[in-house]
Amino acid sequence: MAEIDTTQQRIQIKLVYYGPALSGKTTNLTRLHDLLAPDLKGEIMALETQGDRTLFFDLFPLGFRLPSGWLVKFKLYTVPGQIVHDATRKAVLSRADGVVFVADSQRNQQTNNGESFRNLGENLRRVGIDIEQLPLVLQYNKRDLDNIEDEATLRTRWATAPWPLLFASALRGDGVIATFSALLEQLYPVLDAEADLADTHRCSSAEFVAAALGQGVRP
Ligand SMILES: Nc1nc2c(ncn2[C@@H]2O[C@H](COP(=O)(O)OP(=O)(O)OP(=O)(O)O)[C@@H](O)[C@H]2O)c(=O)[nH]1
Ligand SMILES: [Mg+2]
Repeated sequence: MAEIDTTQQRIQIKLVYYGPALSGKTTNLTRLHDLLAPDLKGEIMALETQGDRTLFFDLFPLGFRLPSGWLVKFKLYTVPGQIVHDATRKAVLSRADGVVFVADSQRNQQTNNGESFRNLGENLRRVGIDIEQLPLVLQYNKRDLDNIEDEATLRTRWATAPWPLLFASALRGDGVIATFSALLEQLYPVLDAEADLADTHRCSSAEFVAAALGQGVRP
């Protein structure tokens, strides 16, 4: 549930990049920070790292103003993928309004992807979030590498799943915005039901996505 503050006229949304160690969650967030130009754009905060590895989380705050004058504020988080940091993953996932699952496309990482996705399901249960109701998108990252699972195989593997499947190279910046947009599209109807975006705030799904990206399509 997004935090809807009628006094401050503000809607706060928490989105989480989840996935196995080294799949490229932090790289997704860094690229997004470089590529997006929303009304409000904060700095990325990397809370404790060891080399490249996230030990606690990264946070990128951004936001925009709705035609109604209300603010929409997003907090984008990454979790630490290393197995030992499970308590932190659970804490970061708590009260999430949407999740991007960042999988590693390399063939030898498919077991890790599977385990991390199971771990996501388990932690969602532990924090009381119903995966069936949660805006969720799947991203296969590192498409620039040679030793990757082919797209058709991955599409077949997820054929019966209800979630959008995206392919990306966060390193090159490919597919990073498309992934975030896909999550925003999943999020819109949920938020519309909670906060009446279309009628009260006069913001359609397309306008919501464009404003969050900073692409300036305004009613
Ligand atoms: N070739 C390639 N390398 C990538 C890509 N995305 C990330 N990497 C590399 O993979 C390594 C791990 O990336 P991170 O973004 O730190 O991974 P993470 O998922 O945040 O890892 P943890 O914080 O340990 O969970 C880094 O060396 C990145 O440069 C990609 O699209 N292609
Ligand atoms: Mg990281």
